[in-house]
Amino acid sequence: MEFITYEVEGAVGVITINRPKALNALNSQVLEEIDKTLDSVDLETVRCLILTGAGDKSFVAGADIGEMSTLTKAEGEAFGKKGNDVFRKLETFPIPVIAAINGFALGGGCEISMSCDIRICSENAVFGQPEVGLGITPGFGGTQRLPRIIGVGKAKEMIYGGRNIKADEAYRIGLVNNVYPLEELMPAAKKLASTIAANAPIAVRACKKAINEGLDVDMDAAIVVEEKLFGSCFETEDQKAGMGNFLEKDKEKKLKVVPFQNK
Ligand code: DAK
Repeated sequence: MEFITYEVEGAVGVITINRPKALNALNSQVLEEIDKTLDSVDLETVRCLILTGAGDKSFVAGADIGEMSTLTKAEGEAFGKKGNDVFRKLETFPIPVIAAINGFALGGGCEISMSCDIRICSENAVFGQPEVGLGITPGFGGTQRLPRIIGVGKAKEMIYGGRNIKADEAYRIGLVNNVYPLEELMPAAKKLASTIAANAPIAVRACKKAINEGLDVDMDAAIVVEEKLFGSCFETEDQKAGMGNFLEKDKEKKLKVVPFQNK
């Protein structure tokens, strides 16, 4: 891998997009390497991922404008598909993914963060969909995910106006869950990831699936999605141990067998 580093600490995997000379812009190779990295994640042991950018200035400054500038229509479509496939893989990845946004998150950078389950950022983060200024539409899901996350009116304002917003505004409109001083961002991401990783893995995966799949259908169908995933948790070791330990009132065992630290 030239542009991606992947490190595992306990049950948390950290994927870093490492192309700081281009502010971690996404070219075809970076997309390919993210794809391969996701394929290599050991889902037996890793329970939560963090996605971040190298350096202290940029998370991802967008799709690579140099590479895109010479694309034909067919190549543009293929590039868009590659990005969309990787972003969708992130979005539907079996375990939660936290975006730790350490600076610019523009265009494809904002879009890849929106494919993650949870976004937190540093105080110097800047978000935006500046594509209309480049003569294109957001092509990696921005027109679809931004309105779902921050609401239609705000998303249209950001996308039509190509206006960038800073971390405090991103927090205010619900694009990120929290803002931290830069040096506190990764520790906060790791703490959150470890909290998630300490919970029953089958249940956490089922929650992700239920939320994602339920949002795509009407409430009647969504409730059925939840019922099925709820049912799938029963007879699992996690469910037996989790409930058994609660009923036994065995604090020690509760922490030892199923470390529900947050419950
Ligand atoms: N692509 C390629 N290189 C980039 C880049 C990008 N998006 N952003 C920055 N760089 C490179 C710069 O060219 C520069 O390289 P050198 O000149 O040093 O070789 C280096 O990173 C440092 O950048 P600056 O010198 O510009 O740094 P500043 O601090 O002055 O400015 C900046 C930082 C982030 C404000 C500025 O670099 C900037 O405005 N960058 C472009 C941001 C942007 O417009 N991003 C959106 C890109 S469009 C689609 C698929 C996908 C997409 C669309 C359609 N389909 C095919 C359907 C997605 C589109 C986008 O993401």
